Amino acid sequence: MSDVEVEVTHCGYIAIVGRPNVGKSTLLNHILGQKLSITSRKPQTTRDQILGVKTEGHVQAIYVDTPGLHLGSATDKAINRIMNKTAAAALKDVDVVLFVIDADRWTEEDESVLQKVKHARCPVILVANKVDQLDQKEDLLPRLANLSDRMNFSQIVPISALRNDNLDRLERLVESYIPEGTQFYPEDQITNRSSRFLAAEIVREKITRQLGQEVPYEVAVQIEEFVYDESAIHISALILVERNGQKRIIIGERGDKIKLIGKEARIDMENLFQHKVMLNLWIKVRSGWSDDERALASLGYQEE
Ligand SMILES: Nc1nc2c(ncn2[C@@H]2O[C@H](COP(=O)(O)OP(=O)(O)OP(=O)(O)O)[C@@H](O)[C@H]2O)c(=O)[nH]1
Ligand SMILES: [Mg+2]
Repeated sequence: MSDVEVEVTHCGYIAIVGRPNVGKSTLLNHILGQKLSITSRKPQTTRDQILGVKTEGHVQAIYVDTPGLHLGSATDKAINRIMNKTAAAALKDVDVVLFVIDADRWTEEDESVLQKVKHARCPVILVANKVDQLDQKEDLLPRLANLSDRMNFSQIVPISALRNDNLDRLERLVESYIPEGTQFYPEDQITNRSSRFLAAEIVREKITRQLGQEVPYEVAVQIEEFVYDESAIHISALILVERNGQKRIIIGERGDKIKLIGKEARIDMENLFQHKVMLNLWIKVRSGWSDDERALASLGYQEE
């Protein structure tokens, strides 16, 4: 008999899926206790799959945040098609699926997500988010019961991601489905994405949040310089838009909008990187980028 104890570790993937705007990225950030994935009030904020890794003792949970699954149409631009494919691909090869809905309503888009998650070969947990916003709380349970008649969810968990309500319970539940296995990431690593990617996303979030409906989702951000020295990280970001009008809107009167975008982005970057940041922003018009597969590939949006 050996007296050396072999440490058993667990490691698994959890896909967070749902239609746009239900709070998937907010859920990921609140589980991690750190802002990693960008969020906004507008649908289709997340464009790329992003992993959030949480290691607690023997258990490593690798959460996969995905773009919102939306109803595609024949006129969908390439970027929208890629987003749908990215999200659908996340359903494969994971150990648990979190199907996130807005507790307040069930839409045609939720219905189409339901049809997709039905084919998942692993447990699916229905997560009813934003319960803090519910007017008629007593309606929720019967409505959820009705949904569970439609599909065999392994659990139904009402939460408020924004207020951290019931997230503990959800995490413990997820943990119970994580299989034994070697941990893929070192325990202090929280994502698979590079600092450059995260910096570009922060700029895109500030633009999305600053602008109303004026600029729809036709903005991309490319990091041109990312240089670390002891005094600061020097970052230059190029903002790509489709039209001249959008460029004018982002710059704002006498440059007030772009200044604010830059300031807010810098503050978030300093929090994330724990270092002083010097940020430069540039804007260029490159029409047609969001429907041009080659341009998309060069911006890092690729079909899996
Ligand atoms: N009241 C309330 N708002 C929430 C909650 N969770 C998310 N939100 C808000 O819902 C909006 C959308 O959140 P996101 O996390 O960006 O949603 P998403 O599902 O990732 O959206 P896409 O990336 O576009 O698919 C944001 O304004 C969030 O602040 C919640 O529990 N309660
Ligand atoms: Mg998102």
